[in-house]
Amino acid sequence: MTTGTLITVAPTGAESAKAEVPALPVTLDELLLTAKECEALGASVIHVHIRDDEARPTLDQGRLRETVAALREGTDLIVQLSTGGAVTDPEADRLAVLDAAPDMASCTMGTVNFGDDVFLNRWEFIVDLHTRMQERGILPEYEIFDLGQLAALPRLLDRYGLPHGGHVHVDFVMGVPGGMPGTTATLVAAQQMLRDLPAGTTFSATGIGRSTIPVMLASLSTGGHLRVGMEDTVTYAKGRPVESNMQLVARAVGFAQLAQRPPLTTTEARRLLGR
Ligand code: KMH
Ligand code: ZN
Repeated sequence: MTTGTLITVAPTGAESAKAEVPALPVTLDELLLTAKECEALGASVIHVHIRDDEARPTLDQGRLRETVAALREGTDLIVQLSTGGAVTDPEADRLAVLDAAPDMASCTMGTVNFGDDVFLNRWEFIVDLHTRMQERGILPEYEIFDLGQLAALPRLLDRYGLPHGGHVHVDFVMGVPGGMPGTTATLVAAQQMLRDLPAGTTFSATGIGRSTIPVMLASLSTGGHLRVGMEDTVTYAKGRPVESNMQLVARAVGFAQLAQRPPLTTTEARRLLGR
């Protein structure tokens, strides 16, 4: 059954530099303002990476806790912390992200070339993330950068059980140089592979860079949900830099409405995800 659309905003990421992308929200105030405005437009989940005082990516525990508290206080968004961090972050720091007790956290299902870098996700590390989230009542968003990673998910769930609350939610991150392409054909192939996962499994999709629009349209037409934001896209159209995360969320809301799958409220999103 097709439902409304869960819209996740990923406003910051760990890859873009504030100096090159001045509209990127990097302070807590900027993040909070972005969160409130994106919620008002129709976002219901926020995927969070934080920055330090020099706007460099950080997994600082104090800042993560402060960020979760501020987002809970100022919005009703479902707060999802990134455990992916930056490609240079050590596993121990990435696991410690869970100590900030978010509603959700990302769990990437395998290693992938990431431009000139490698985004390392060993099997034992994935198992640690999954089982710790299970123990602490945090819902994983299984991030999938390549189809082989999706094949690993039923194996994980068969061996270690379902996430806390029983709902499985997957996010296809498409178009990363080194991962699966951001095309309709690939999204359809990925969606078909969801048959190996529990009934009721939901998926979102995001296309990096210029694949953002094809992936958005493909996801809406295959029953998927959307992730948008400046973590994934800093160009709105050819030659036009993104002005704000709100601009990207507004476009996603417009597409979702055209598809007659309007944005889910935060209450509806919580019901869908069992949060
Ligand atoms: N920054 C990438 C290396 C996640 O948030 O879990 C990893 C990433 C995935 O963004
Ligand atoms: Zn991320």
